[in-house]
Amino acid sequence: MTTLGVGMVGYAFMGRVHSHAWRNVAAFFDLPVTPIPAVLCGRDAEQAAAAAARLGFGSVETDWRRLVERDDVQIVDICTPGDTHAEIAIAALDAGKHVLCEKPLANSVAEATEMAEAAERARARGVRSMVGFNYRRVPAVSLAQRMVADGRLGRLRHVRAQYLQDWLVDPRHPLVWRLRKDRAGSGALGDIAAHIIDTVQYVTGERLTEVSALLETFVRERPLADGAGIGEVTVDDAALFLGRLTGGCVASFEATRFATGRKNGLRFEINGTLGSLSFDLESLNELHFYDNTEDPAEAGFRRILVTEPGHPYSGAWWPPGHTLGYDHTFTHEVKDLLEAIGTGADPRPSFADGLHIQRVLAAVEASAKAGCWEPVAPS
Ligand code: 4PW
Repeated sequence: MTTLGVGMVGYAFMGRVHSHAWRNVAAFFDLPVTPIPAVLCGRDAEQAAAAAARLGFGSVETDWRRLVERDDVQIVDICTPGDTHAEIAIAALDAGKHVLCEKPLANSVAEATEMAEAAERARARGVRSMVGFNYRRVPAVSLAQRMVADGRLGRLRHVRAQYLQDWLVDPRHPLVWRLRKDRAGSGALGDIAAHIIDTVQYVTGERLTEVSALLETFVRERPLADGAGIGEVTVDDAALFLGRLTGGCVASFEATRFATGRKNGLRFEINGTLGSLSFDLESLNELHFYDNTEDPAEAGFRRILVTEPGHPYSGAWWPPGHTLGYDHTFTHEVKDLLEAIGTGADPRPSFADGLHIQRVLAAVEASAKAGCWEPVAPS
């Protein structure tokens, strides 16, 4: 059995959930290659060592450049803020390492373009890369994709997508990196609207071609994270836009961190000529389906509990009805990456897919600024 060493850069929220996936994936899925959590990288040696011990990594680096050079690292997992993605990913790909990069791919179209080019160069040498849009790997979301592809919804007409959180409602919440344009690229737009863009495009199999948007920052100043005063919020708190998709479907998107009471509500509803699908991440084991071919006297939305062995990913886990959670989506993500590496397939979403989403984000920003429809640059 081939083993591949994983070098993970960053160990906060994303690092913790990724490490959980790397540790557990081989226990639940039959894989062509087995990951070994080998090296964890963080700037503070003491904190990184403590994180490595806790998260199951065998050794520590304090400079990602050294991690990328190591012979015991074959996969580089980038779990850092967006301003570091391009530099780390390009160096890793050029060094012949497979790369998993957290979303959004980068902080700008220019960076994402360079990353997609590096991925294409590396691909020719058998090196694989993937962007971490994990919500594709919710079994109910994968099932929705399968049902749309199988024609169960007929011709698609409408998509309504939302990503609703409320962790910024309190103006005393500190100015963390996600609220700084230089670190995060954008606010709710890149952090959470990017997820619904990927989810909608994955489920429908269509791509956004033009958008009409507005961005809003409700709280413009916040306490600095170190308590040393007040700083400016340089990103959006909320992003809303309309869009057209390649198949003629029309869509609305809403992403906010001010939806009081909504904690992690990634939702979508898709209406087609033959039926509709509805999903909410806060009830992630359920998919709701309306079959418009049924007798109207008996038709109605019905709940599919997506825990059957025949459902995507589900068979590897527990008996029917034993539900999965947020963390499983990351285990599915690394499972798909490892299978692609082992079989020589191209994992999705690719860096090229990530670049397309970056172009959508840029079009949303341009549209909000100009107050008019903006085309999404073709990929
Ligand atoms: O990627 C997203 C994060 O940046 C996550 O899926 C949810 O929103 C949780 O935190 C943020």
